[in-house]
Amino acid sequence: MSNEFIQVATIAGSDSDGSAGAQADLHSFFKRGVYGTSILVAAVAGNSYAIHDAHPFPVSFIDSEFKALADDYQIRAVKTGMLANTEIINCVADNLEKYQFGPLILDPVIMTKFGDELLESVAYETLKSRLIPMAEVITPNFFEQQKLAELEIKTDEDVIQAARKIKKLGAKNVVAKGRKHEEKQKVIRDFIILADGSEFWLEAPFYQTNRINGTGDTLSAIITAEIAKGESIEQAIRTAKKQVTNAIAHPIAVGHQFGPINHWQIES
Ligand code: PXL
Repeated sequence: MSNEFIQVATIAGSDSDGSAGAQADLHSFFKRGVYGTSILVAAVAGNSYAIHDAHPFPVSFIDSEFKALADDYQIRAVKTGMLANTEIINCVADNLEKYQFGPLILDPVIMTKFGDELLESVAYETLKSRLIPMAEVITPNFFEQQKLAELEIKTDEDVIQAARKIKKLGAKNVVAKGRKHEEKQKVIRDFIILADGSEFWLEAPFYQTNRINGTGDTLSAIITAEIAKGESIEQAIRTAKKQVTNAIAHPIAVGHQFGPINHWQIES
């Protein structure tokens, strides 16, 4: 009877206010009906105002977390979030090469959508050379698209060029997340490139709210859950976009400023 429930893992930082990081991933896994495990690589002291402090964990401990899961669980898909530094990226890449944890969904958490850095700058090259080539899906936000593609993005055409460059770094499928860039914006559009080279825009209504912490974490966590359940990559991306939009559309009053999205609105 053991190991019949679909199991997934997040490799991420803990966010103390529960709005992002491993906590958001675990909420998302739970709502989408998969069993979520977490390999924590750092802890962040954050609340709805800001990130106040952060501590990376020793890689020997991260190795132990991987081993503990690999010895006992059957992880069908895995996602990464905040990885903090080069040493941790190398440790995660080594462990992902060693153990069979299924497809990798890489949320290249370099900067939050508020521009806070969650990965030290010297680590970009390691992320590019070691993890991006292992990724089944990569989900960069606007800042991360610019960093990874080494392009300044101003137009839709720039987004397309950046996404194509990121695919060339080795990720099989690219979800280039859209951003708010003008007043009275009615939609948010992500640009998708699938493994077979097909490309399309994915559009969802834009809601004016400051309760959007955890949006990117949740999107990549739902993609991970759906892939683990056997959905196609395209369907996993579409489901994740729809469910994240639901979670933004109905804000909850938690935290005084930039609060979490509403995970209760994710359909089971
Ligand atoms: O949402 C990005 C993110 C990921 N991981 C951790 C975080 C945050 C943003 O605050 O704290 C641990």
